[in-house]
Amino acid sequence: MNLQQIYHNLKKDLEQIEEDLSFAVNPEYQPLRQTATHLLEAGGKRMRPVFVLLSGRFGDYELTRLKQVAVSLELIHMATLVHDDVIDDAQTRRGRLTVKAKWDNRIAMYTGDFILAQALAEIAKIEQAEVHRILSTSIMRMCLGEIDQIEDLYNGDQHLRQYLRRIKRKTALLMAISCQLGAIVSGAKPEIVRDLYAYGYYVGMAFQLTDDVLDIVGEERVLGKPAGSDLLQGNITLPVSYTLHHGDAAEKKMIRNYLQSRGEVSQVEQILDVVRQAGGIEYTLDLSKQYLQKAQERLDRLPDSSERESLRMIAEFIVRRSY
Ligand code: 2DE
Ligand code: MG
Ligand code: MG
Ligand code: MG
Ligand code: MG
Repeated sequence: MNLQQIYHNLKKDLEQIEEDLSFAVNPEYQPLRQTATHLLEAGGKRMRPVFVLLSGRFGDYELTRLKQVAVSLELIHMATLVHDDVIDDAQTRRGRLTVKAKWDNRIAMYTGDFILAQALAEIAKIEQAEVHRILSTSIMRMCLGEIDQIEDLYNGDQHLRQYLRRIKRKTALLMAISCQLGAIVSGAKPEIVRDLYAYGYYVGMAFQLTDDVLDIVGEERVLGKPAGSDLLQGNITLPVSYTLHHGDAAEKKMIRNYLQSRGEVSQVEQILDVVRQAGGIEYTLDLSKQYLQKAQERLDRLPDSSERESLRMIAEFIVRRSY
C-alpha cells in the first residue's frame, strides 16, 4: 500500500469532508468569505481528517459523526495556522500569501476566531460530553505551548524536555486527539482508543521533529515558505540546541552571538550551514525515527486490518517526507 492508495480508498469520504469544509468557511459576510476561502484553496494534506476516518474503522464506522469530528479538527488546525502566522509574522504558507500578509493582522485574528467558532459549531452536533472535554482541554494546552514558545524565544539554554513538551502541545496533541476522537465517536473499545491516541501522539512528535529539520535543510520552493524561518523568529528547535550543546567552540559562539543580538538576519544563512554540519540534523532525525518506532509498536497492538496498515504507511511517510 502506498500513500496514493490510502487517499484513494478514502476519496469518497474525504470529498464529503471537503464539501463540508467549504460550506463551513463560506459565510454570507464577504471579507470573511474571501479570507476563509483563500485558506481552503491553499489545500494541505488533510492529515487530521485522514486520522479521524481511519480510526473510526476500529469501531462502528458512521460517516456522519466522523465527518463532524474531521471537519471540526481540520477547521481548528486552520484557525491555529491563521493565528500562528500573525504571531510568527509569516508572509507565506503552502506557497501562498498568509491571511495576515494579504489582508492584515486584525482581519487574520478574527478570521481565526471565526473559523474556531465554526469548528465548535460543527462538533456541537455530537452529544458525547467526553468529546468536548477532550477538545477544549487540548486547545487550552495548545495555547499554553505557544506561550511557552514565546517565553523561550532566543533562549539558548533549553532542556530537551522543554522542547519536547512544546512540540507535543503545538503539533502532537491535535494529531493524537484526531485518532482518539475518531475512535471514541465510533464506540471503539477503551484500549483501542488508548492505542490510537498514543499512535497519533508519537506520529505527531515524529512529524514536528521532521518539520523542524525541514525548516533547516528544506528549499523554499518545496516548503512553501523560506528556509530558516524558525531561527529567524528566534525559535530554537532541536537541531539548533543540539549544536549549542555539541558543536565546537566556534560553532557555539556563532549561535550564541546570534541569540544575544536577538537575531541578526544576515547571520542566518551561515548559522544554518553550521547547524547542518554539526550533526544536529542526524540526531533529530534519529529521534524522529524512535517516535516512529513507538507509533508502529502501538499499531501492532491493534487488530490486523487494512486501516492499521494505512496508519503504518502514513507514519513512515511522515518521517521520510520532504515537505
Ligand atoms: C504551528 O507551529 C503552530 C501550531 C499551534 C498554534 C496554536 C495556537 C493556539 P509553527 P509553521 C495558535 C490555539 C489557537 C486556536 C485554537 C485558534 O512551528 O512552521 O509556527 O507551520 O508552524 O508555521
Ligand atoms: Mg509558524
Ligand atoms: Mg509558531
Ligand atoms: Mg515549522
Ligand atoms: Mg508546519
